[in-house]
Formats: sequence, C-alpha cells, structure tokens
Amino acid sequence: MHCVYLGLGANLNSPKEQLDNAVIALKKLPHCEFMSVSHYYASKPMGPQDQPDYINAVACIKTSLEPEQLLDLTQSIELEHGRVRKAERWGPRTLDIDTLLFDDQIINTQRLTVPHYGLNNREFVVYPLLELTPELILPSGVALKTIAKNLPLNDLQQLPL
Ligand code: H73
Repeated sequence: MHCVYLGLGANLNSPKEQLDNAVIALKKLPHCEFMSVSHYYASKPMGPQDQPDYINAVACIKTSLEPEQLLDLTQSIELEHGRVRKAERWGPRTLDIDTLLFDDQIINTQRLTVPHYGLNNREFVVYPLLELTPELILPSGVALKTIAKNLPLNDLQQLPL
C-alpha cells in the first residue's frame, strides 16, 4: 500500500462543509483506506486578496492505486463538489485536492508534479502536514520541520474541532 498525503482547500460555498464533504468522499474511495486528517486551518488567500479566506487541511490515505489513478478519483471529487468552474487563475475555489506526497516518489508527468510545489512555500500546506507527520523527510532529503521553521505562518489559524 502506498502512503499518500492530500492537501484540501476551499474558500467558497461554506468552505468548512466543502472540506467535510471531501473527507466523506475520500473515506469512500475504492482501493483506499482513510488514515487521518489534520485540524482545519483558516488561511489568508495566496494570490489576489479580494477573495474570502480559505480553509485548508491535509489528509493521509493508504492506497493500492497508482498516482494517476488516484488523481482521476480526486479530480472527480473536485468536480462533484466544485460547482464554480473556470475560476480565474489564483481566484476563489470551491474545492481543491492536491497530491502532496506519494510515498517518497518523485513524479514529473503532464498531469502530476509530486512532491507538490506548494510544499516549499505554502504555509497552509506545510503546517497541517507537519501536524500529521512532524518527523517527515521530503524525497529531497530536507526535513519538513526545516521548511516550516523558515516559513511565516501568515496568520494561519488552527480551527477548533
Ligand atoms: C495548484 C492541474 C491544475 C491542481 C493544482 C493546483 C488544485 C489542483 C490548488 C490555489 C490559500 C491539474 C489555498 C490556491 C491559491 C489561489 C494559490 C490559496 C489556496 C489550487 C493536475 C495538475 C500537477 C499536481 C498535484 C494535483 C496536480 N497537477 N489556500 N489555493 N491560493 N501536479 N489552489 N501534485 N496534485 N494536481 N491545486 N490560498 N490560503 O496547486 O496549482 O494541476 O489538472 O493535472 O490555486 O488553498 S489543478
């Protein structure tokens, strides 16, 4: 079974509910076992500021699927829950699911870049992931802790359960 970390994000249509629904959908995925989800975090928008704050979280699943098979499934969850299509670049979003890590694989295909590039600079990805796996070493050999130490929180706030 592969160990996969997924980033979840939303800032439209009751973002907390979007994440709740994403978790429900992830729990139902075939060939996948849902392991855990971080707290939800309120985060300031990266990109244009004239959009609502985001809710972000990270989930861990185990799966026997290959990376692009899993991407097919997470993209179909996004489509089912994401009513707002054709959003402007870096504009508001109903639901995003990013493959952050897939074991310690390094993937660079048309459809997938893993580890996700946001792991270096997105506080709303790094800190929830750190909560789930504080000792994580990235495939590059860099400790997630070290990235976090150099990454400002930018008002990121852990929400109560
Ligand atoms: C990203 C294609 C495009 C994909 C990648 C995209 C969603 C999934 C996150 C935001 C706060 C897809 C936020 C933001 C902004 C506006 C920056 C935010 C937040 C989009 C697929 C390809 C390649 C991967 C991979 C999934 C991948 N693709 N909080 N979000 N501001 N690699 N969110 N590893 N996983 N898809 N995702 N501010 N505070 O990150 O660019 O990418 O078709 O083939 O833009 O959450 S969509």
